[in-house]
Amino acid sequence: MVKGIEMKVRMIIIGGFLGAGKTTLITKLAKELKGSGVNVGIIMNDQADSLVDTQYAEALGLSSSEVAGGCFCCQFPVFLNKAEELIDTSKPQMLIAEPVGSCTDLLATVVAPLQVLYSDMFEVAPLTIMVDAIRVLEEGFDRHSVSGYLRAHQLEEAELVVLSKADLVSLEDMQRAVETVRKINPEAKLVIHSSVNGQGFADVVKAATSDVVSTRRPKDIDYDLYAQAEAELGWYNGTMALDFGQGTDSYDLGKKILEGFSARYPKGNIAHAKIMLSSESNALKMSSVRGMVSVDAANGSRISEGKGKLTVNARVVSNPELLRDNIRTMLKEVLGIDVLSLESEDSFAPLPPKPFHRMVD
Ligand SMILES: Nc1nc2c(ncn2[C@@H]2O[C@H](COP(=O)(O)OP(=O)(O)OP(=O)(O)O)[C@@H](O)[C@H]2O)c(=O)[nH]1
Ligand SMILES: [Mg+2]
Repeated sequence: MVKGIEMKVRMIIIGGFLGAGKTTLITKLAKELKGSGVNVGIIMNDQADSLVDTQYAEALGLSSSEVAGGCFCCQFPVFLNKAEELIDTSKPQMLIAEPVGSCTDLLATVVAPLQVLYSDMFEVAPLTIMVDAIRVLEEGFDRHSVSGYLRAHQLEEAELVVLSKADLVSLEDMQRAVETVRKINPEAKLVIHSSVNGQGFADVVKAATSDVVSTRRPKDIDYDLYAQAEAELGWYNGTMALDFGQGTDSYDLGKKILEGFSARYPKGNIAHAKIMLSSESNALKMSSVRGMVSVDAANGSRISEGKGKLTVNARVVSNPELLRDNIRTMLKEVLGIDVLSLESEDSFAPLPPKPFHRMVD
C-alpha cells in the first residue's frame, strides 16, 4: 500500500502489558514496511524518560519519537504534538505507537479522540494488544495476579490480539492460552506470534497495511482498580557513564545485572527489566521478563571498550524506593568501582491515570 503525503496517516497502536513484546514487534514491523517502501514513524511512550526502547529504535535508524513522563492518554496533547512533528519531519504514511505497558482504556482515551477530533489527519487501525503467552499460562488474568485487572482490561478492548512468544510454549499449552484469551475476548482477531521464528508476522503486516479501521466500543472500567493495578509496580530508570577501560565482556555484565533481579524478586514480579549498554566498541540491549534473560540486539564486538553508558529501565512489583536501593546495590556489586557518575535516576509508582480525553459514546 502506498499513500501520498496528502492522505491520512494510518495510526497503528500496539499496546499490551510490560514485556509482552511490543517493541520487538514494532521495530520488526517498521523495518519490514520501510523495506517495502512505506514510510513509517514510531512513537514510544513511558512513565519516565531515558528510554531503552527509544534508544533502540533510533539505533535501528527508524524515525522515532517518545512521549515520556506519562501515558498517551494522560498526555494526549503531547502525543498529538509528537505525531505532528514526525509527520512534518519524516512525512510518514504510517505511525506505529507503543503505549506504556501499564496503560489501558485506549479505545476511549486515544482511539476515539483521534477519530472524533483529528479524523482529517488520521486513519486509526484496529487496536492491537500484545499478550505474553507465558504470562497467560503461568498467571492467567486473576485479579490477584500481577496487574491482573489491568491486563484483563487491555485484552477486553483488543481488536487484534497478538499472542506472543509462541516459540517458548508447546502447541498444547498455546491451545490453553488461546482458550483463556477467548474467555475474556471472544471477538478479536487473534494471531499467534513468535519474534524468534516469525510465526504470525505476515498476519501482523497484513493487518497493518489493510484499510480496516478501529470500530470497537470502549469497555467499562473501574479507574480505582486500574490505578491500584498500575501502582503495584515500582519503576526505575537510571543512566550512568562507565569506563570500560581495556575491555569488559558486555554480555557477562548485562547478564549479571539482570540476574540480580531474579536473585531478589519472585520471577512473576519482574514485569520487565531492560538494559542498554553502549561503548566506543559496541552496543547491547538485554531484557529480563519474569526472570527470563535474553539478548535482544547487539552491535559491534562482545567486548565493551573505553568510555560508555548504561541505561537501566526496570518495572518490578515493589515499593519504588526499595527497588531503587536494590538496583543501586546490584549495580555496585556488578560494576565495582567503574561507575563514573549517575547521570539521571528516577524511581516511582505511577500516579492514578487521569486521561486528557475520555470518549465513550
Ligand atoms: N522468545 C521470544 N522472546 C520474545 C518474543 N517477543 C519478545 N520477546 C522478548 O521479550 C522481551 C521483551 O520484549 P519487548 O519487545 O521489549 O517488550 P515490550 O512489550 O516492548 O516491553 P515494555 O516496553 O517494557 O512494555 C525481550 O527480551 C524480547 O526479546 C517472542 O516472540 N519470543
Ligand atoms: Mg517496549
